[in-house]
Amino acid sequence: MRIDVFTLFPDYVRGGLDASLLEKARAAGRLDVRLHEPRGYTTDPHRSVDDTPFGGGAGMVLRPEPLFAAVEAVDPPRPLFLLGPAGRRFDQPIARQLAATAGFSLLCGRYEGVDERVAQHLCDGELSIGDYVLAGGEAAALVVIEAVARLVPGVLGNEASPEHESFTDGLLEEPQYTRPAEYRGWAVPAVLRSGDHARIAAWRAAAALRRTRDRRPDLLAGRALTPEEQAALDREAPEA
Ligand code: JCQ
Repeated sequence: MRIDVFTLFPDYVRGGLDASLLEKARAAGRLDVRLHEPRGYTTDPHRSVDDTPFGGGAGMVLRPEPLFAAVEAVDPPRPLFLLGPAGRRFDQPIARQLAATAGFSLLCGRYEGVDERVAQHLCDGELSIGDYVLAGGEAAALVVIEAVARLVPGVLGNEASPEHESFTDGLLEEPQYTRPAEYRGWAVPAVLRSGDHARIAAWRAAAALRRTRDRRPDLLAGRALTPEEQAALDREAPEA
């Protein structure tokens, strides 16, 4: 998979990639992330990437010329997404869709703004990682790259598919425990140490459902519980 990133701060993105599991994937040739710096495509003596907004006001706006020049020189994999709070909310279904492609590209915006013609005529869409404002899109780019890349076969350390976990079946994960069986007086639920695999599976299903209902009811709002799920909730009463 190839992912091209257009950013004024390539060191920021490179640092995030180098420090994570993505570095292994890149070394293994599974992931080809290419960083491009629009400043290198400026033609004025001051190599300026931004300018004052038409109509007045505070802050600076990213100029269209260096962004168009960088993208057109590279001809990166499409779609090209602008990262910014006005975009479509990035979520696990989008990550799954992107992971099934040969590649895509990201353009990191800045909080002051990007000339609207970049969004309209250069990018194919806009993605947001959440309702908050970042100084730049670089952290958002790392979020998107990590969420997508870990779904690409061979990127996770193990080859086991990341299928049964949070959001893949639309539910939160059940709580997990490891040794010691008792820590500072807090015991691991006895069922998990019972060796009764059918009961453990039922407990886990109920715990995941209960957690989702209690903490993220919005994840269930779109659908009814299946009869099996309702039965699991009725049968088991996990303490978590
Ligand atoms: C990304 N959620 C928040 C900030 C404008 C495209 O223009 C802008 C880009 C940014 C940087 O990205 C974010 C963001 N997802 O703040 C403002």
